[in-house]
Formats: sequence, C-alpha cells, structure tokens
Amino acid sequence: MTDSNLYNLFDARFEQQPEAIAFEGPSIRTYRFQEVREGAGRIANLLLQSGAAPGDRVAVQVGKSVEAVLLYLACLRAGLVYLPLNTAYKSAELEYFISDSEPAIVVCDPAAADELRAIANNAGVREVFTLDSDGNGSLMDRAAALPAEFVTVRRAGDDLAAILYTSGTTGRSKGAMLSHDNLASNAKTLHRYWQFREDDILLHALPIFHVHGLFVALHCAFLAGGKVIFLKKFDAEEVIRQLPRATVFMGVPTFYVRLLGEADFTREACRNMRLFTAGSAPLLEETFNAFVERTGHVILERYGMTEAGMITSNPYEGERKAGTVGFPLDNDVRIADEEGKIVKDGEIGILEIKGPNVFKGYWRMPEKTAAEFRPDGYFITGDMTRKGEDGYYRIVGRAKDLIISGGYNVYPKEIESFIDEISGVEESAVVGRPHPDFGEAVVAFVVANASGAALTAGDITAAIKDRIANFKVPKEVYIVSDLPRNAMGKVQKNQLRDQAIERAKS
Ligand code: MCA
Ligand code: AMP
Repeated sequence: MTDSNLYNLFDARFEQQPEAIAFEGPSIRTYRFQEVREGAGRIANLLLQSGAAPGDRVAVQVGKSVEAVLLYLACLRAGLVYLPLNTAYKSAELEYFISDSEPAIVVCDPAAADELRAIANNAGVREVFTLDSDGNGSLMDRAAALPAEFVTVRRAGDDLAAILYTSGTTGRSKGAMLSHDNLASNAKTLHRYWQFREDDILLHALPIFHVHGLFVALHCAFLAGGKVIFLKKFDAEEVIRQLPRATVFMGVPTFYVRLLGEADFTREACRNMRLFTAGSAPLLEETFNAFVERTGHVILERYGMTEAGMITSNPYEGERKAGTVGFPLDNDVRIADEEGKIVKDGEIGILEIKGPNVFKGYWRMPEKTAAEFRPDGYFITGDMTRKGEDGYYRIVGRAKDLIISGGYNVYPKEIESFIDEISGVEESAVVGRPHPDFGEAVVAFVVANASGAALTAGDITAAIKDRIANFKVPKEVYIVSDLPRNAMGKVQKNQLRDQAIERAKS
C-alpha cells in the first residue's frame, strides 16, 4: 500500500526548517516547527497508549490553542480520525455526536470534563483527556512524559482522516467522512491556486473546529512552511493591530463587515498584505466594494462546503468579481435541475460536483449518503447556482432549508423541533432574515396551544438557550395566531421571511 498519510505532506515541509517559527501571537508563546513535530509525536504516543487503534475516532471539543492543532496533527500521525466539535454545542447536542460517532477518546475543556465524562461513559469511550484554551490539561501533562519520536502510521488514501458533523435538513446531524486523499488534494489545490509561499504570514482568526479555519487556512500555511499569527478568536481591533505584519487573511463575511466598521482599518494597516479571502457565506457586493475603496485590496471570494472542501474560487491573478465565486477548482462541476437534468448555461440549477475532494459519505448513514449522490457519482450540493456568460459561477440561493449566520450553519428543522417540545407550543417555523452583522439572523414564529396562552417570546428563548448552541438561538421570536400555509398545507416560509424583515424594521 502506498502511504498516503496527510501528515507526511506537512512534515516534508516542517523538517526542512525545524528552527523556523510555526506559530506566534499576542496571547500565545512562540512555537517552532521542530516543536510542532515533537508535540504531535508525544500526543500520538499518548493516544495509542490509551488504547485507541488506527481508525478509531477522537472527539474534540476544546478552545482554540496551538496544542489543539498539535492534537489534530497527532491524530493524523496515529491514523486516528479527528472529530472536532463547535465549542458552543450544549450537552444535548454533544450526547448525540458522541453516541453516534463512538469515539475511543474524548478531549474537552476541564470545565466541561464532568459533564462529558458522564456522556462518554455511556458511549463506551476509553479515556477522557482535558485541554484548556491556554494549552493546559491532562492531555499535555500526560503527553509531556512520553517520547517525541513517533513513526507516523501508514494510511491508504481512502482511510478516514476526519469526521465533521454538518446539520441535516431533516432529522439529526450527519458526520461527513473525509479521507486523507480528500484533504490532501484540496490542500495542494489551494496552496497552488492562491500562490502560497514560504515567506507568507497567515493571520488566523477563524475557529479551528470547521473546514475553513482548520483545513483551508492551516493546510495552506503548512504546505508553504509559512508562519501563522494565531489569534484565540476574531476581534476586529486585534486583527488590525496584527495586520501590518501579515500577508494573508481568511475570513467569513462578518469579519470583513466588522473590520470595515473600525476607523483605523486603513490602507496603511494592510500595507504588507497580498491576499484576503472570503467564504462560508455570501459576501455582499457592498462589502466587496467598500473593502476595495478602503484598502485598495480586492477580496478573493471562494465557495465550498464541509463535504468537499473548496469547490470554486475567484482567480488569484485574473479579475475577482463581486457576487461571484469564480471558477471550479480541481473538481468537475455541473448545474442540474431537481431531477438531475443539466440546465443550459445561464440558467439557474443546483450545483453538482465530483472529484478527489468529495467526501466518502455520511458516517453510518448509507441511505442519506445515497440520496445525496447521483448514480454517476456526482454529489448534490443543494446550492442554487448560475454560470454567467463570463464563465464565473454565482451562488444565487439554496435549495436546502438552511440559514448561515456569521458563517455558522443553522438548520430551521432542528430549531423548530426544539421549540415544538416546549410545553404550550402548538407549532413553529424558523426562517432567516438579512442581518447587517451576521449576514442572516435566525427568527422564529411560534403558535401557542390552548395551554400556552400566556407564553412569551422570552419564555421560548429561555427554554432553548440551555439546550442548543447560542448561535442557533433565534435573535427574534414572534408569537403568532397561525402560520401562513398554501393549499397543500405547507408553511409559506417566503411570507414569513418578508414578515421577519418588516417586523425587524419596527
Ligand atoms: C456568536 N453569536 C452568534 C454567532 N457567533 N450568533 C449568530 N451567529 C453567529 N455566527 C452569538 C454569541 O453567542 C452571543 O450570544 C452573540 O451572538 C454576540 O456574540 P459576539 O461577541 O458578537 O460573537 P463573536 O464571539 O464575536 O462571534 C462572531 C463571529 C463567530 C466572530 C463571527 O461567529 C465566528 O468566528 N464565525 C466564523 C464561523 C466559521 O468559521 N465558519 C466556517 C464554517 P449571547 O449574547 O446570547 O451570548 S466552514 C464552512 O462553512 C465551509 C466549508 C466554507 O465554505 O468555509
Ligand atoms: P458548511 O456545511 O458549513 O460546510 O457550509 C457550506 C455551505 O455554505 C454551502 O453549501 C453554501 O451554501 C455556503 N457557502 C460557502 N461559501 C459560500 C460563498 N462564497 N457564497 C455563498 N454561499 C457559500
């Protein structure tokens, strides 16, 4: 078997410059590449000694730290499947992810350890380690005593490197299975397409439990052997302080809206920058234009999804067009109607893709996987797309019922099911409305039953706040007497979206 372990690609770069700086930042110490290699080696030894075997899952819900990145690299090295979880998830959500993925090891923040141990015990987890956002905890304590040498486990290209849960339009979240080859092919494509170089300095402000911050940003830096200025979280003022030292920045549209809201975000602050990229949600043309005017830089918008990494990108050297996501990367794309019939150029249809970046399916959900692939192997993205006469692709809407708020996906079905469980609620409908900061805001319309006559919007929010991640909690809740329906009895969400816009104005 050819060894296709993704870590080897990175290590080939790391070993050329052991003394160069890999990570630094205003609230972290400096890490050199040799330390990254050794740290990942020690943690890999610990994970295997703890009884995990190659192929087993390691579920990780921790704050952002370089040690969390080392843990990711350690999982690759040990042939384990990395399963990162949003730090905003609450117990009810975690219980599902852990029982569904059956990890051998769980790593969590010390403050959540008791709660997670209880969940992990029921799911047959072998070991729970802790890691806080300063990089301290039992994981690093135990790893420190172990050797840094570790022979990276051989992996076939199709072996799993990671599982990332993405919410489903119906029912529960699905674990997208990503192989070593999936991640390697996308990393090499982006590194080449965006012309990453050894002297690049990536200013990193994204969370590291999603594709954007973990794979897109870090893999490019690793392949280039460049330095990462690592911020614990996005904070517009801190980004502006660090920008003059950086050459590349990646963000969701909310980051750019917030940067433009700061008076000292200027051309001067961006003087050493060569590339700003945006994605995870649509970048408004007004943000794109305001950015050019303020900084002289043209944001490069790209489009992707958890199941495939990056799918299209505006060009590095050619014209970057507002409101477009550029051209297909190294995957085949086509635009088809609901039945799978290819539409004519210029017409709107759903984007379908096939290529080395496309995932291996949903974890233990063969029927759901089959439903999202065409018989000839194309994956149906659910994104309404139009290819213009200029050849640029434009994402014009979504065939899936999905809200993207500040770059995080929220599936209305999931929120509705939590609201419907509240005593006094007859039914509910959740929609997104345009929001100046988050792009879209989650809004709920709730109908009370006979016993819920006294129910208020505040009661609804309070009842679900402890159960679901904060970013999913509706920013507005309206108690209404009924929901608008069509002749078939289907809730008219378009009408509710219009109502949400009108009500937000008053
Ligand atoms: C935080 N809040 C949010 C969000 N984030 N509400 C809605 N949407 C959000 N995204 C809540 C907080 O819990 C808080 O609620 C209140 O809003 C205000 O918090 P604030 O301090 O403003 O938030 P923040 O901590 O500054 O976070 C905003 C953020 C963050 C920096 C934009 O959401 C973020 O880092 N987003 C990036 C997401 C991302 O990386 N997505 C990539 C997915 P309360 O007051 O009630 O406590 S990968 C992907 O999509 C594909 C593959 C792709 O193409 O990249
Ligand atoms: P996720 O499931 O978090 O990977 O989110 C993927 C979804 O984000 C895609 O299916 C799109 O709907 C959306 N998305 C990502 N990038 C863009 C973009 N540049 N423009 C519009 N939508 C985007």
